[in-house]
Amino acid sequence: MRCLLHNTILLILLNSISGSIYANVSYNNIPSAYQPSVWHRVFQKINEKREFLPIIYNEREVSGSIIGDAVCLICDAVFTALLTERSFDMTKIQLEAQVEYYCADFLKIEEQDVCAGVIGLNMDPILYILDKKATVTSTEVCSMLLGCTQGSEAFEWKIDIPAGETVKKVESDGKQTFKIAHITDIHYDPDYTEGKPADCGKPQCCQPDQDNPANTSVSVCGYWTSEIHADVSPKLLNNTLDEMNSKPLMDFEFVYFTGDLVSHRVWNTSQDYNRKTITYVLDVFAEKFKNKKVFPILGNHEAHPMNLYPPLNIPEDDLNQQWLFDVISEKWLHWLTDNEKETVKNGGYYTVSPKTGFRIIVLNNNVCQSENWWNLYENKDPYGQLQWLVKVLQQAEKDKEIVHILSHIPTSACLKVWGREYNRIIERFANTIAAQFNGHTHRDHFSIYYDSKNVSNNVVINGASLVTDGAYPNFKIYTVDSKGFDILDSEVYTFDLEKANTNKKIDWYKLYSFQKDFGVANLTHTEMDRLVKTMISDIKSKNYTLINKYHDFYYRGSKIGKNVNCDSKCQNKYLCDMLTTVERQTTMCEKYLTF
Ligand SMILES: *[C@@H]1O[C@H](CO)[C@@H](O)[C@H](O)[C@H]1NC(C)=O
Ligand SMILES: *[C@@H]1O[C@H](CO)[C@@H](O)[C@H](O)[C@H]1NC(C)=O
Ligand SMILES: *[C@@H]1O[C@H](CO)[C@@H](O)[C@H](O)[C@H]1NC(C)=O
Ligand SMILES: *[C@@H]1O[C@H](CO)[C@@H](O)[C@H](O)[C@H]1NC(C)=O
Ligand SMILES: *[C@@H]1O[C@H](CO)[C@@H](O)[C@H](O)[C@H]1NC(C)=O
Ligand SMILES: *[C@@H]1O[C@H](CO)[C@@H](O)[C@H](O)[C@H]1NC(C)=O
Ligand SMILES: CC(=O)N[C@H]1CO[C@H](CO)[C@@H](O)[C@@H]1O
Ligand SMILES: [Zn+2]
Ligand SMILES: [Zn+2]
Repeated sequence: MRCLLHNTILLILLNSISGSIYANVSYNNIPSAYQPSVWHRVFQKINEKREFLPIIYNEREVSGSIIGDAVCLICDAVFTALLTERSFDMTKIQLEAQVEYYCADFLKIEEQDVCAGVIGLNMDPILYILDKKATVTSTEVCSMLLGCTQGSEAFEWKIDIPAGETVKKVESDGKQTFKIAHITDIHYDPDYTEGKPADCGKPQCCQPDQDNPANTSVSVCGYWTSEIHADVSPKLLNNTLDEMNSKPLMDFEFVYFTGDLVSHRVWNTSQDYNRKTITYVLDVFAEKFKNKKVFPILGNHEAHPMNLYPPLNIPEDDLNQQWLFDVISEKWLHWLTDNEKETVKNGGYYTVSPKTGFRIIVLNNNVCQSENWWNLYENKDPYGQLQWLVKVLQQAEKDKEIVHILSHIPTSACLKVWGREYNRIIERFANTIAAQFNGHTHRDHFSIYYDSKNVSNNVVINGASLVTDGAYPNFKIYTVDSKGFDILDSEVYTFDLEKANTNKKIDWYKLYSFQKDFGVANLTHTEMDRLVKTMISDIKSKNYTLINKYHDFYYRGSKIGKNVNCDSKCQNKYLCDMLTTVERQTTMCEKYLTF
């Protein structure tokens, strides 16, 4: 659901090597219009690599990873051929038609209009990059998409980090506390339409231009939203913000909103559609949270087309995201001063100190995703953001401030070089940073940062999501220490969606308190590290209480979550995710999970 084009390419690779499609649909059966030499060579490569197929299967089974030498070789064949064809004579229209054919007809990944929409939106930026950067190689593309050839020259750079060690930690004492609310991944759908079929075969259903249900036995989009393929209706957005604003929850000081306002109608976005959503939701925030400060950040869905954050110096208005930086520097003014929003105009990030001794740093780390094609054009510290982060942290260290960092994408989902450099920065300033907050995954989870000596030094908490995406909607309320700004507890609020849709009424309730339900004293990295070790030793002695709770909360108690049996593979995935903050860097996962 995140990026169809990216998925199309992955699926072309995977499905072709999986052999089933290859066995049934040979190259000769593909209509000649879609039979350029590129695919011929791909199928040849697949044939040469057949002996690898069982290995790839095993690798996928064991680790959930699709990375294997054979996949990389095939990826290389695809892109070598594509780049060669483009450098000769393949036109945009031919290219579009081919990818569309593979997306809609051959692999049936999505329906025709969805494939056409997404491919149409991505083709201009991709061709711009390939044409302007004649030096882009297939090695670079596969390194970006699949992490083949890690450490390839194209994705290797370093941030200057000042010498020295992090300061002594300011200990929280729990004497005085205050609250912060966290809401994320709203994915607001202005056109949400109740009564449409809930499983419409598109990435997003419940749309006014979709067919009505064929008969009464089809499950339909509910009053507030649906459990899958549906975004947040205007009614649900208002109800949620009103709930947060009512007693006894309303006594928080700030709201962290960690990105993704725009809907999953990703095949049909436009600058205008995104601008309207962003403007509307931020205005509603301002109206509902009258006496509170909201600290918003950008998600990958705010960009049009989705995921694409180009460098600032791309002059073409239909390719650059200046329109977005302009919209948010106006709308974020609800809560930021002119001075604070200077950096917003040049990359969508900022810092603000809303309390003495306390600083919030907001990053636009959507640049770090492999789905951001612009990394092929220029990937060295986009917008100079990490170097800026170092500067701000250095000043905070000097001023004895404590920092919270907000960013949309978990760093384990970033290009490896970005995540690695970010980890170096965290290590240098570990005790200046009390906690970090993410969104994007739509799941309730956390990860621990470890230093180069394998000792925990930081923690990141994900806000889960208001959009369902298989789980129940939620927001969180944190209890924060007023001295050390550590997170002492996190309370998660949700509701039973099926019941709410039937009754046309939402009964919000507290699903859990992290402190009480996981038996920790607080949510500092030392306690979280201890918790992971407890979970692992419990599992070893066949006590699944904690990990089952974690699994249930991951989906906020939803029916879909309850239907997923969390076997040992699923348990390992949860644990490894807690222990990983750089793409596929499994050091801590291997160290702790010695089953
Ligand atoms: C967190 O809990 C641990 C273990 O009880 C304690 O040593 C530490 O001081 C606590 N930190 C905060 C910020 O409360
Ligand atoms: C109702 O629609 C569903 C889905 O299109 C179909 O499977 C089912 O056979 C239909 N039932 C009747 C009674 O027409
Ligand atoms: C939601 O609240 C906003 C702001 O108070 C209001 O303008 C809007 O009409 C409300 N929408 C719905 C569907 O209740
Ligand atoms: C989005 O879909 C609507 C309705 O189907 C259509 O009228 C419009 O042209 C589409 N816009 C874009 C940018 O694709
Ligand atoms: C960290 O753990 C890994 C994996 O067990 C080990 O190879 C490495 O030597 C450790 N590093 C340090 C500094 O202890
Ligand atoms: C299982 O683990 C939980 C949490 O660590 C603990 O409270 C409980 O006593 C354990 N149960 C048994 C039977 O050991
Ligand atoms: C429709 C069809 O022919 N399916 C076949 C595709 O190939 C696999 C593997 O050879 C067969 O098992 C299917 O029957
Ligand atoms: Zn999202
Ligand atoms: Zn996202």
